[in-house]
Amino acid sequence: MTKMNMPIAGMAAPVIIAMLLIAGSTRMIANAEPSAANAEVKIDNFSFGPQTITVPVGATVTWTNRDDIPHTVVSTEGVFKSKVRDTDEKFSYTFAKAGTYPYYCTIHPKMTGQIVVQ
Ligand SMILES: [Cu+2]
Repeated sequence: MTKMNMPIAGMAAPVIIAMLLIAGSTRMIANAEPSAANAEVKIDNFSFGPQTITVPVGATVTWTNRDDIPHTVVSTEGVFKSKVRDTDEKFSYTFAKAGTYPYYCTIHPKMTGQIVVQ
């Protein structure tokens, strides 16, 4: 009996260890994503806040218009361009490449901001 059980136990242990490792790494990836990939910019009182934010490559930035008049979010270099955003409307863009992305509001060109992706 003992001799028969030994090989089975010897084979089961590596399988269990492998399963634990896979479960552990999946949990780590799931935890890392939300904090690393999202950032918020608030549009209020004719300004973008924060005016400059730094995000990792692959991050999605979401602008929300908290002002009571319409605004746009338009890349100075033509990388992204929102439609006119009314109160509480959002615009999101995912930054796949590192770089500095200045933007402004086409309705109020003095409203500027920038996203630094690194
Ligand atoms: Cu505006």
